[in-house]
Amino acid sequence: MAELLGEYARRETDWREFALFSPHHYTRNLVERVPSFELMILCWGPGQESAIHNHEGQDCWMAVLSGVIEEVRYAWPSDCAPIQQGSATTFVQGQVAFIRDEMGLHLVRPAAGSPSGITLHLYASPYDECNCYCPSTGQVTRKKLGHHSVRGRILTESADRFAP
Ligand code: CSS
Ligand code: FE2
Repeated sequence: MAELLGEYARRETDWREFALFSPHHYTRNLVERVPSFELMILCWGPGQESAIHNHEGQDCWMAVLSGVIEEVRYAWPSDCAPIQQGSATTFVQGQVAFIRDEMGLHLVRPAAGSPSGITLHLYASPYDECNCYCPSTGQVTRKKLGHHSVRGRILTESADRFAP
């Protein structure tokens, strides 16, 4: 799967119609969703980053389409303890990151020096909520995941539930 997504990210440009940014937060733009997977284009503007989050027991592939993206990994927190930061890795166009819960938590953002970025995400299977973790206490917040657009059409603001 990583090979396929990487090849797509290096060669193709037909994702551009789905790459819709918001000035307020990173966006999750739905391309396809079936019971076995969800495919999205995520747009990361300047200063926009995800919370530290889990992946609900699913597989998550992230291929960089544009810009340079940083993934910061974290160990699973112990009760009421600060979260321990692990590795930080940068990914350029055509590179693919993979995470599932056994590998820990992460946050994603444009790398320093890259004002923005666009990534292709494949989740197997889809999920509608995830856990977000406070870095200083490890406290968990349950967040609903929404879409900024569906197949290139921007949703109303209320439907654009952004998280994590
Ligand atoms: N899991 C985040 C993006 S980082 S993999 C999300 O779906 O919004
Ligand atoms: Fe993630």
